[in-house]
Amino acid sequence: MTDNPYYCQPDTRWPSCLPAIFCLETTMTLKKSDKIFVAGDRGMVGSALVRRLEAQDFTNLLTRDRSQLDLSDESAVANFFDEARPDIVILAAAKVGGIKANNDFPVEFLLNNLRIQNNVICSAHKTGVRKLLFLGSSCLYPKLAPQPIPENALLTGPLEPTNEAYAIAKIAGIKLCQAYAREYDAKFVSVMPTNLYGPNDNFDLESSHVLAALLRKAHEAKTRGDKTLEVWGTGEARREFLHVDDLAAACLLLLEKYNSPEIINIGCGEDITIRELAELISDVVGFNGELVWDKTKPDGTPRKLLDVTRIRALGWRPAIPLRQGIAQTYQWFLANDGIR
Ligand code: GFB
Repeated sequence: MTDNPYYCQPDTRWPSCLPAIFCLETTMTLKKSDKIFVAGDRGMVGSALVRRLEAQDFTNLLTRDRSQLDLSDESAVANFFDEARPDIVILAAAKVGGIKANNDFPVEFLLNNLRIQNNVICSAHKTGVRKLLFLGSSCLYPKLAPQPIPENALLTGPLEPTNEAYAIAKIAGIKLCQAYAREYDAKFVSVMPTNLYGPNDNFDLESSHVLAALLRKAHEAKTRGDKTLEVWGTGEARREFLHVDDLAAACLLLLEKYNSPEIINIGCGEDITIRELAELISDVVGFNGELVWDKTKPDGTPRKLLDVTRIRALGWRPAIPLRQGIAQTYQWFLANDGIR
């Protein structure tokens, strides 16, 4: 239990107090012939979902890049849905970024994500999409939520200020999906992934998440022969990391079997300090210098380890250990210069 004065008892009236197993769909809700629109297919999550769908013989995939479809344009999205008529939608498109980008550009993180979500979710309902999967994030939970964080901790306390705008937008998306479920029985489900990494991540040092940033920094420091590697914050913050291919496998399981409007966490169940992460990445990359800490940069949320009881009850476990995943991502970075 938390001694955080702002933390109020979670609302247990919601079916979330029911084990996830009761929310499983007995009949398969996905067919190989389904037309599946992956919104955001060029991003790290969207591209992992496309890889996984194709590997599982779902080949009737719909994808549109930004030049073909601006998801923040309401009429363009409505016209696309009217013409394409997808059966299934995975909403992996969003304006995302690490702690600095979120802190520096709250308007863009709030406005762009609200526009994208409203346009896609409303058009999905209007055109009778059979199922929609909405990607949330672990940063939607209160800054000082109990650890590991259960799904019913949502909205029980103040958010982490550095990413409050993004979190509010994403919470609105979850609430919109739940409103369609209650008012129209729409099968619009929301998942809450932990911090993600993997191929196609964003390695720009100003806007990236920590794992990608440290991979690039360690590589460049080694290449230049630097004696030090600058890491932000105190290094004491703790983060849980899941490879994006593991996330994609979990999303397909939930797309096929899960129909509850209740959010469901997706994580690996373990966390490490930023210091341990920086040491691990330095070892994988082969950087032997010293870590130096820039304490003018924020630590952000002290910890955000997800309670993964519900997703584990559905039989899902991650398959990619962190060290192996970092090594594989580093190889991808080297092969693709890592800078999109
Ligand atoms: O992934 P990250 O940027 O965001 O991790 P969050 C931030 C943590 O890593 C802080 C430390 O404790 C930083 O001080 N860190 C150390 C660094 N060096 C670096 C660095 O070079 N770059 C970055 N970016 N961090 C995000 C949310 O929170 O979590 C997003 O802002 C999203 O909206 C994501 O929800 C899942 O984990 O703090």
